[in-house]
Amino acid sequence: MNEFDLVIRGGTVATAADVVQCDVGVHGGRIAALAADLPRGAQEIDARGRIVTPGGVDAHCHMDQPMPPPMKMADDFASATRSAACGGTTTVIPFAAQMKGQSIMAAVDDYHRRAEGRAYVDYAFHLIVTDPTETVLREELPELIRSGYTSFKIYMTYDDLKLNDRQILDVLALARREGAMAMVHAENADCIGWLTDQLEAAGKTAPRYHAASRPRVVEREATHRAISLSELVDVPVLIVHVSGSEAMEQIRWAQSRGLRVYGETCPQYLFLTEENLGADGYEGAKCVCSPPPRDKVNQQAIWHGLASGVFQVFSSDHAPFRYDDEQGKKPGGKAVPFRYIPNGIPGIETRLPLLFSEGVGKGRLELSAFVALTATNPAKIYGLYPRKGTIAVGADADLVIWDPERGVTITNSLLHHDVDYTPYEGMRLKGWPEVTLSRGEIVCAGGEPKGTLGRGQFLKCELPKPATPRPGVRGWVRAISPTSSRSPA
Ligand code: DUC
Ligand code: ZN
Ligand code: ZN
Repeated sequence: MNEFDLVIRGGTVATAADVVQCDVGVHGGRIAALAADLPRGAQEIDARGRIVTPGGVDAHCHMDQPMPPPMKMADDFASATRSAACGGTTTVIPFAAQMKGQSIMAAVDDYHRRAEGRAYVDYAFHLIVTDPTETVLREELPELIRSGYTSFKIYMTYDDLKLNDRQILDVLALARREGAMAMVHAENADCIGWLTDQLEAAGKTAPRYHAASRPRVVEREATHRAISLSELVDVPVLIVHVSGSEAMEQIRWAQSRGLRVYGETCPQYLFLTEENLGADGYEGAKCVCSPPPRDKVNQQAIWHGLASGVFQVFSSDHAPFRYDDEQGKKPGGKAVPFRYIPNGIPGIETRLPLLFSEGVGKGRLELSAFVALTATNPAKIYGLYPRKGTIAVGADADLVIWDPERGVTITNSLLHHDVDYTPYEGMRLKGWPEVTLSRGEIVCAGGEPKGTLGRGQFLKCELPKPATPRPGVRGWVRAISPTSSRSPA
């Protein structure tokens, strides 16, 4: 009888804190030992010359999220989590979205029905709060937070999703009372609406004008406002999908004042620019997302923010819409004005390889920072740590074995989502996930998805209840760092 079900032997094991050479012993789906020369396991994987990291935690991705017709997301839980697994991600946190007028409980029940029996890797849910009624604030959200749904996204733009400042204050106050993490989509809705009308009146409706309708100032203003609202309520906040230097400077400024403001960025802000929106014909529609990609100078600023600790989280913001499809980027089957192009691009499978190759491989990021940004920090911030996001005895055996030398040219045919394009077509990377394990089970090997449909489990998130009374804003000890073990809440 073997002590271990599996031993991963001789790899370079990387966590957010250390990079060491050791074996990883797995028993019952969990990590049971980390040491040199472990006894033989029932199964063995030779990881010499390979890097072993925790499975990625993609804390911002959309899949099978109900959309206003004719739009429809191309990925359901099956295709999105299959694609995640093949890109080294073993935990996803998509969004159960409340529609205005709907109970959030009903949205969560519906989203469970969509996920049940369909996931290849484990999943938790964020909530999207679009209608913070008395019932939602007093009954539904407190109950949901206590039941394992401890984070929610609020929008400052999109007519069917946005909250006004007073509603945001109500929701942030609730987050403070109940110990939840608020994520904010920070763009100024009125500025976008006004600019969009001006552009349309001038006949500027091609995809490239999407970027002109959402310039940097629109994101910077909303980011500053979101930070101010969170300071007023004295509650942590996380600004999602930061696109460039101006919004980032607001976050850095808040952090330097000791405010608990966290930042997330995504691959599109490192690898795309607004020029991609101006690609020939209607091709630019493929890269329409919000906030839009900026320019090369802003890409460099985002790299700097990742390396210097302004950002804690690197997510995909996978928002899958098919290009040549009337339910996707060409609603009604036509080249419609940019206002009607669904916002979002696919990226759940390419998130980790892009950052590994261009960040770690090109010396822009330490390996431990890569792990912190893509797995450990999101697991901590959203209440899944230490079960997820690290390699430690007792943690789930969610692991990625990387071949750091493997050269890969990204093509859509290599990927496992149900989208008909990737914005990164033709990019040449060095380093790729060779094997992905979820709770000790291989879910992808050599680019082939493995594991049975429905093996992914729902995860309840747990954040510590805030201590009361809490010190005022200036009473907080500053401890925002990518590898901090302190819980943010
Ligand atoms: N913007 C969002 O706010 N959500 C999905 C994708 C996008 O581009
Ligand atoms: Zn958003
Ligand atoms: Zn999103």
